[in-house]
Amino acid sequence: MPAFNHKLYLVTDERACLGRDFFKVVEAAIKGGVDVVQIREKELPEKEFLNKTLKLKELCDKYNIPLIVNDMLSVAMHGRTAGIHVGNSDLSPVMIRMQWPESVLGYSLEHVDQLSTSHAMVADYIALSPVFPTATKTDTITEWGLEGVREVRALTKHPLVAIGNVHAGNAAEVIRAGANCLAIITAICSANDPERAASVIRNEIERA
Ligand code: TZP
Ligand code: MG
Repeated sequence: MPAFNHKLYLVTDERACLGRDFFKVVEAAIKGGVDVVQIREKELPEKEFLNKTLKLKELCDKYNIPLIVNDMLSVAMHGRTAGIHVGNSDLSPVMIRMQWPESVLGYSLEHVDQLSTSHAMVADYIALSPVFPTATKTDTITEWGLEGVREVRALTKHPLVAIGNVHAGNAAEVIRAGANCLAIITAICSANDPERAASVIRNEIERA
């Protein structure tokens, strides 16, 4: 399995870019310190999602940054991306691992009991989803909070990605609680200056 040693993970949402050019926002975020990108565009039909993935892959390749696709295995493989991220209502990580052994495979953990399943075992990183309540994704069961991050940290050696309302003001404490990487939509994509926002958060991570 590939090592997942990234620290600042941009998750995309065109709507969060507030009408600005999507690719410019992502490029600014990368310049600011984002070191892995996930394309997550829930509104798009498969063909458009694939086209957008191919274009984003070119941009990520330019900066030597891995691109990971949310949910859609066909798009992830066809687009020759680095991997795929799935939640509990998506394709099973075990199935994905069999079909695509070399992928970077991320799995969203919603409950601590899921940690001992084969789905978590085969994942390259575990996302604590959501770490804090967020308006960006509301169909979630419960929030992990800092206590939840500490609890999971004590139970696994998997790299932990924290997602959900993470921003410059709480980044350091989430890392100190045991997260290896922070995944962010709004605090970067909707910032006045996405490059600066990413850079400030990246500094918080380094300082934590
Ligand atoms: N999964 C759990 S929370 C979330 C996802 C995709 C949304 C994170 O967005 P934001 O705007 O950084 O809170
Ligand atoms: Mg999903």
